[in-house]
Formats: sequence, structure tokens, C-alpha cells
Amino acid sequence: MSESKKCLVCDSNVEPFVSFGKMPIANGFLREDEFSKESFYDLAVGVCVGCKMVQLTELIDPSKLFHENYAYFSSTSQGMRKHFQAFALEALNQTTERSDRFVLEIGSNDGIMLRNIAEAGVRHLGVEPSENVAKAAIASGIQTRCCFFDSKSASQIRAEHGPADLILGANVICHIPDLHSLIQGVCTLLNKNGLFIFEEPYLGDIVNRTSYDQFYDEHFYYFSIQSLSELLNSYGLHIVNAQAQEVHGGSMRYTVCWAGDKTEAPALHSLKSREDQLGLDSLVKLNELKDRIEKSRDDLRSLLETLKGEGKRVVGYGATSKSTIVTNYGNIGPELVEYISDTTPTKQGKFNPGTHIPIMPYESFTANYPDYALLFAWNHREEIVEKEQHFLSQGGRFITFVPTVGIVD
Ligand code: DWN
Ligand code: SAH
Ligand code: ZN
Repeated sequence: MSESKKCLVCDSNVEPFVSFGKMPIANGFLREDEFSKESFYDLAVGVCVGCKMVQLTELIDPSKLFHENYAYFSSTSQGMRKHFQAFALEALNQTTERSDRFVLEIGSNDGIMLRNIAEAGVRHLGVEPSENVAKAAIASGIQTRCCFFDSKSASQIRAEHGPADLILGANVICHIPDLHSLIQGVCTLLNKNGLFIFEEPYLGDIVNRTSYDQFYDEHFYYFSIQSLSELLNSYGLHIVNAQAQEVHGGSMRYTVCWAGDKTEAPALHSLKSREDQLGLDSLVKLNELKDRIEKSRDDLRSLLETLKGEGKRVVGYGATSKSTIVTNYGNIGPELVEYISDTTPTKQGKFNPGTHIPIMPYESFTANYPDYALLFAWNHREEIVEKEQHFLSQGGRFITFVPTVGIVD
């Protein structure tokens, strides 16, 4: 394992526990004429010996990841639209009723969550640095500012809009390497009695499910309640609730407020004890995860090779960021997975980063079903299986690799 790096939170050493080698940009879907320009970085994950924050050992400049051609449009999943409607309305209900409430969302993407706040007639602002998705939100009437959220942009927003009663975020806080600047920004904006509610992939689920495909460039941090608590406390903020969510393969929703504003939910205590049992900051446990990751990679490759030997057709379902890691780490190219079907127009006609599997429109899948569909979007399994009853009735089968590799019954 490579030498340790410094923690971006507390400057102590980060001890790497798993290394994936050279990886391309997870959402860097590309055309054939761009293959020769593709860039790679060393993907390794470690735990800080000081503050226990699990994080990547190499930082990629966020402007290389989030820009005018960002590939992920949140609203492509029907299930996530429903999830964020419930999330937004539940969070709004928790804020104090006052006539001029202000809701801010960090990383609002195409407006999947904030549209529900806009529809409720509440003053709002999305902060979203990826211009193409920000434009999609603006086009549907959602107030959006195209910039990175940090302490500086937060001060400008405060000056223009006043304090926020509710600050929301989903799958974005873990994307922000400079957590100090982010939290300072939250402190600048959060009103007295205001709430900061965000949900992120949960380290406990990654460990329990061996979902190593959550490890990639955009996800700089892998949070636990305990690692976040310490950091937030140092700014006078307090986690008062944590609620497990099934979305994105296992997430945790954190409710944060100014210390002393609210009392802790009783569930927090047992969730924290569970983290101790799981050993989320223990190198011994994290090394065991590394062994399971290597087994998962080998099992998937050998299943795909067996199916190929039997003359079966396998295609990928969902060109996800996660599939970039699985295919590159497992050295899985078009010889094993014919193409990946995806409903996102901007990904179609391109190739997946690194191993260059073609991305095809969904219609290619329905026009000529393969024998097997490898569920790269396993986190949307319920929605996909429900939609693909015809594929299943024609004898098609899904392959998954989380929590273990196998053909879905
Ligand atoms: O954290 C992040 C999450 C929120 O979204 C980002 N860093 C990037 C992104 O991660 P991902 O690419 O792994 O997300 P998904 O939601 O697993 O991507 C699903 C992909 O599959 C999308 O491209 C849409 C596609 N899809 C499809 O073709 N048919 C999805 C569904 C549900 C479908 O039925
Ligand atoms: N919240 C959406 C989008 C998640 S993808 C959802 O859950 O589906 C991560 C998003 O965060 C991208 O749209 C990206 O452009 C945005 N992002 C990354 N860094 C950010 C920052 N510093 N401030 C605000 N948004 C950021
Ligand atoms: Zn640290």
C-alpha cells in the first residue's frame, strides 16, 4: 500500500486500506476520438488516524469533475423523484412556519428536490456548479445559482437573500473536499432554529454490503455519524438525528442544528453504538473489507467469463459512476459486456471511461434482449425489476454484485 497522505480535515496521517490502481474519471463518458486524451488518477481509500474520517488519498480538482458537461441528471430515476419529494416536504414541515422562509439546497443538480419546495411556493435557491444540470433546473422555474458552495459564495448568498431556515443537501457533502469551507458557509447562512438536513452514502452500508463501487473520485469522503459529529461539533453545530435510507445502496440522513436548539433523537445513541461494533474506523475491519472487495472483483470476472464461454450475451444496465470502478478494477471491457444500456441522452453513443464499453439507448435493450443484464444500477434494482417484467418473462436474468456476486432469482 502506498505511503500515507495528510487528512484534509485535520492534517493527521491517512492510512490507506484499499487501492484500486489507476482509474479514469468516473463520470467521464467519452467519444472514440477522445480515447487518447483520457486522464487517470490513483484511486485509494484510507482512514485518518486523527479524526477517523475515511477519505480518498488523492484529490482531483472539483472543477475537473463538475462542469458544463456533467453526465449525471438526477431526475432520470422515477424512484429518486419520489424519494426527494418526500424528503423535501418532510424537511419543510420541520421548519418554523414563517411567512418568508428561505430554503437553500447545496448540489441541487436538475432540481429534483427543490422543485417540491418551489411548488410549495417557498422562497428557495439551489447552488449547483455544473452548468448543464443547473440550466435544466432554471428552465423548469427553479431558482439556481451556478457556483460551488463554499464559505465565499455563502457570504454572497447571505448578503443577497438573508439567512436560511433550511439548508438541504443530498449526495453532495461527501463530494466537497474542503469541508471546513463548506461548514463555515453553512454557519454563515443557518438561521437560529434553522436546520441543515443532508443525506449521503453511509460507510456502514459500504462495509456491510461490500459496495466498493461507491469509492470513486466524486465521493471524496465516506461518512459515519461519529466522524461527522466531531467535525460539526467543532463549529457549534450538532447532529440531532440520523435516519437510515435505502436509496443509493444505503444512505444516512443527518439532521443538524445549532447546539442547544434541539435535543437528540433517542435512535442516535444506538446507531453510534452500532458503528463501534462495525469498527468503521478500525484498520483491521477496513482491511477485511479490502479482502471482500478483491473477492467480489474476482467472482464477477469469473462469472462473466463462464457466461461468455457458454456463448451467452451479457449487457450492462445503467451506465453509472459506480460501473466505471467495477469495470476498470475488474478489467471488464466489451469482450465480456457487449454494451451498457442507459436512458440518459448525453451518455448514449459514448463509451464508458477506461474500458470503453459502448453506451446504448434503452431501446437497444428492448429491441433485442440479451441473456443477462448486469445491474450496474443495482441501487435502483426495485424500480428496474418492476419495469423489466417482459425481459424476465422472456427468460432474461439479472446479475448483481452487491452484496455478493450472483444471478438474481
Ligand atoms: O452521488 C452521486 C449519485 C447521486 O449519482 C453522484 N456522484 C453521481 C451519481 O452516481 P451514479 O452514476 O452511480 O448514479 P445512479 O443513480 O446509480 O445512476 C443510474 C444510471 O442508470 C443513470 O445514468 C440513469 C440510468 N438508469 C437507466 O438507464 N434506467 C436508471 C434507471 C433507474 C433506469 O431504469
Ligand atoms: N443532489 C443530487 C445530485 C447529486 S450529484 C442528487 O442527490 O441526485 C452531486 C452534485 O453536487 C452534482 O450536481 C455536482 O455538480 C454538485 N456539487 C459538487 N460540488 C459542489 C459544491 N461545492 N457545491 C454545490 N454543489 C456541488
Ligand atoms: Zn483527520
